[in-house]
Amino acid sequence: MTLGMVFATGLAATSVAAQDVTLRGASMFDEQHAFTKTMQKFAELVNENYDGEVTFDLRLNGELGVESDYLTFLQQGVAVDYTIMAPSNMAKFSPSIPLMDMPFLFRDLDHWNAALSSDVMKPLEEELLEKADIMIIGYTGGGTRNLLSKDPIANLDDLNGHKMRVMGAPIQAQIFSALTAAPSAIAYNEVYNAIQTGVIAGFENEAASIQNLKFYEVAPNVTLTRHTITVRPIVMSGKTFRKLPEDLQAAVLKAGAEAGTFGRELESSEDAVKLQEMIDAGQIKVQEFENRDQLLEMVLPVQNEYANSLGAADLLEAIRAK
Ligand code: MAV
Repeated sequence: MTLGMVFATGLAATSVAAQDVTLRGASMFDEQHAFTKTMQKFAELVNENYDGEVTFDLRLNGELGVESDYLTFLQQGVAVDYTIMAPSNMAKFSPSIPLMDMPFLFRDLDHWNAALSSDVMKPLEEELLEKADIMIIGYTGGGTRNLLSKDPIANLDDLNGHKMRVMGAPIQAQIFSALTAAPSAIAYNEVYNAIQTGVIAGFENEAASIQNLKFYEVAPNVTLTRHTITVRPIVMSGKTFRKLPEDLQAAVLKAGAEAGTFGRELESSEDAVKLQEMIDAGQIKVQEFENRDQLLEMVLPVQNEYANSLGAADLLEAIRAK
């Protein structure tokens, strides 16, 4: 039993259709963020689809840490039962999973939608389950990641040697190194201070999170590299899932898929709106990156090499072909 889960005592899991269960979730953000709204939607849908009573104990504002902490909790089956997290924060246990959110993977929102509405990511899901005991029960995301920096970055010359934070997966650092930047992996909750104190000059993120965590206060320059459309799995600890009665497991899977669709529509449609809100409020200055297409050419060999090293060249081709 995980810390977040309490079963009615004296009832064998298989003998009752309805049990009282508490599931604990974690969000790094407040109620306004798409991830939080998606997890609230998930809770609502589970209770709609299930005869028993499920209590959702969703902890907000990073109360339970950041995604790298959630990863350990989920893998061990303690403290957190479900959350939404970046594949590139799950590389520690599953080297292949960051393939699904590496920069420049998707051409546009249609491509991203087509891939996430299919089962093309299945082999990556299987590895995550096998190696980390974490289940993907739905896909949300849909924010577009751009560069965010203290000083403006207009082109490759400015990017050269730019000290920036990236997520923990080695492929993230490899890609930004190929773009001649100087990336380092820093925990998300240290980024604000690291920019403020000059340890790094910037990072990359999507509008919803920039706005929610007020990163514009230390890095007000946004460069529209549009290098990633985010893929954010809704995940549950395998240890939690296996303890649920079968009909609740079915409700969780259905609710996860539906909440994912809800979250994708929400964040992708809010992305430009949120950027504009921050521009209008004088919080950010936005500019295009000169010769953005050149970036794509520079990262293709890195993507290919990474996929080859995982024995996933066919998978990468299948994603590209969606
Ligand atoms: C954004 O807040 C989200 O995409 C989140 O899932 C990531 O972990 C975070 O950025 C990050 O850059 O680590």
